[in-house]
Amino acid sequence: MKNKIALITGATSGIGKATAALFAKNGIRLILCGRRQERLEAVASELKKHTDVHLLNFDVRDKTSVFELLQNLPEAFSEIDILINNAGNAHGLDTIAEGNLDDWDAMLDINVKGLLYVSKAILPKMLAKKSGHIINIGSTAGKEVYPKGNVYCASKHAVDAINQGMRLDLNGKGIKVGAINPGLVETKFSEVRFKGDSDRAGKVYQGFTPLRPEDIADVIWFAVTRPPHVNIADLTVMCLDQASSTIVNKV
Ligand code: NDP
Ligand code: 8X3
Repeated sequence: MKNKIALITGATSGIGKATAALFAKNGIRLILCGRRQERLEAVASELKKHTDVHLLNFDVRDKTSVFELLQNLPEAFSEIDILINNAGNAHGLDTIAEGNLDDWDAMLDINVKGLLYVSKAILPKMLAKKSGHIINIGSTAGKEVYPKGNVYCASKHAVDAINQGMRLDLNGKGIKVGAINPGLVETKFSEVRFKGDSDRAGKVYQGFTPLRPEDIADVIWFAVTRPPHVNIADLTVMCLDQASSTIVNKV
């Protein structure tokens, strides 16, 4: 795996950041993406002790930037072996009648269309060299629907469908495609969902031991280190106390 190149979207926080750290320790060269330049630089300054890091500051919704930046990578980072489609979030938790249109646009534009733009920009080179590995970060919310989760769940069901579609498209082309679907992971996810209300966000993870972002990074690492003939197609990970989106054993 040493010297392979991985591009991770959403590397400034949570699952993406933990994956970047684990990849760096294992000598994988990194292209880290996110919207917050100062966070990208803070993550990179730590990881540069272990590996080469190239930073890309873009919003996955901005298709012009996505294609321009990813089609003009510096030579040393131009041959991407692994793409981790991780950038995403929930915005709001409301019934459809009460839902906020900007929240819906954000979730569908980031979680679904952003993932498509980045994948389309990366694929030509993977196709040309007949190798590569794409991991799509889905969710248990892409496997079931929970009350008031409507549009976020729809976005993650779309990721599930895109993951299956990509695998069909790329069958026989030497490119692995798989989804990792986490349950509750304690990150900034709920703080973003509840628009900075950290008290409300903290309660989501109280009374049980949720997954940590490092747990998902370990699973991603497992997926990318399988032998060439093995593809982890679709894998759901929950903490011990979670049985489904709505059944969590809280004390
Ligand atoms: P965090 O909020 O901690 O991290 C989200 C990351 O996505 C940040 O690095 C953020 O970077 C990036 N991001 C968000 N919007 C954009 C955008 N428009 N353009 C570029 N980057 C963006 O959340 P998680 O680590 O929990 O979330 C990562 C993924 O895991 C998401 O796809 C989420 O849906 C999924 N997931 C999370 C679960 C959880 O319980 N936490 C469970 C299941 C799945 P920046 O703000 O700098 O742009
Ligand atoms: C994140 C998990 O259950 O908060 O995708 O939607 S959940």
